[in-house]
Parts: sequence; C-alpha cells; structure tokens
Amino acid sequence: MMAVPRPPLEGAAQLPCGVGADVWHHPAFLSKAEADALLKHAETWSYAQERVRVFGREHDVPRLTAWFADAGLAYTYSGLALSPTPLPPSLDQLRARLQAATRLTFNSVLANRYRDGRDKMGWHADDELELGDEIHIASISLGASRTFRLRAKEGGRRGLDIELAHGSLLVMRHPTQRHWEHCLPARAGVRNPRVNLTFRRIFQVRRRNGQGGRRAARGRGAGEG
Ligand SMILES: O=C(O)CCC(=O)C(=O)O
Repeated sequence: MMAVPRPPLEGAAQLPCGVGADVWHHPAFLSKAEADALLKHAETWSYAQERVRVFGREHDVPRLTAWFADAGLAYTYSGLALSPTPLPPSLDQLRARLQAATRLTFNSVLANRYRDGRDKMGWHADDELELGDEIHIASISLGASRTFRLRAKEGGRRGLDIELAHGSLLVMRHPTQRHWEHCLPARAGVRNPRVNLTFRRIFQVRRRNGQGGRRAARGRGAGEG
C-alpha cells in the first residue's frame, strides 16, 4: 500500500530535515495577487518594538511584532491581564484556508515584521508552555525573500536552509519544535520589508511574577540583542 503524505497539503514538499522533524514547504500557497494584497494590509497594522534582556542589558529585538488571538485567550503577565487583538478579516480568512489545507487548528497569529535585511531572528524553538505538548505551526511569508535555517537541537548540528518567498507556506508539525530549532539570519543587501505570519494554537497559561515559559528561559532573544 502507498504511504499517504501528512499533512494532505497539495503542492507542498516535505523537507529532508531528518529524524524528529516534520516540515512541509509550499513555495506559492498564496498567488502573487493574494500575497500582494495581504502584505499591503499587513503594512497598515501597528507593530510593537519589543525589548529583550541579554546578559543584564536591555536591547530592542531586531524586528517588530504584532499579536492577534481569539477572544478569551488573554494572558496574565506581571499581574496584568492582557487582552488580545482579534484577527482582522484578512487573517481570519487565511486561517480558515490554512486549517482546511493542513487539517490543523489555530487560534492566534504572531506577525513579525523585518524592516530590511538587518532585521532577523535568533536560533530558537517555538516551545513555550502555552503552545502545549503537540505543537504545529503554519508560517506564511510576505515581502522580501529570506533564508530560513533549521538544525537539530542535538547531534552534529547539520542543518538545512530554505528560501521563503512571497506567498510561501512552511508548516512545522509536531514533534519538530521538540527536536529542532530555527532562525532567520540577517541578509545583507535586502532593502525591502518582510512580514511573517505564524499561525499557532495556544492554551491559557497563567504566568506569575513575569516568569516566562520555556522560551523565555532559553531565549528566542538570546544572541540577537
Ligand atoms: O520569520 C520567520 O520566518 C520565522 C519566525 C519565527 O521563527 C517565529 O515567529 O518563531
């Protein structure tokens, strides 16, 4: 009997990462016109400049972020209950399409805006407590094409690079976040912005005294200050 590829994502290819990873890439999930329209809309959102503390010193993280989530997913941080911004209709429609294509469920979107090739994201795994135990992430890229790098957390560190073009989709299925990490390195010469939308499923986690989950302890921000 022939093996049925998971997920049933037409037009996608599974990346040859190796043991412990289940990553799929669709180079043109959105048409050029759809990607152009969504990028134009994403350029109207308000993004925050987050700060990170590295070796006792505070720095701006080298990108801007916006967070959207369904109602009821407010989280408590340093004693403050933060309410999420609901997904705008463009993201809600894209979510429905992604859910149908991947057979996964998402209730939130993290948008990262890279202003140019100097903006980047350091090595990390998306393994915060609020993502639960089975973590699936669907990531849509808009704007400037950039290299996305993956490597195993252990064992030789041989990795894989993939070019994420305007309108492409990358799906990282469980157990990728457990065994692999990823980053988006700076790229000299890139002048145009890039917006990356990661669709996630989060669960309500109460944080106490500003204590973060797994990522805060290991640090998505580590090495990028
Ligand atoms: O911009 C990207 O493609 C990577 C985003 C990412 O790694 C994240 O949001 O955790």
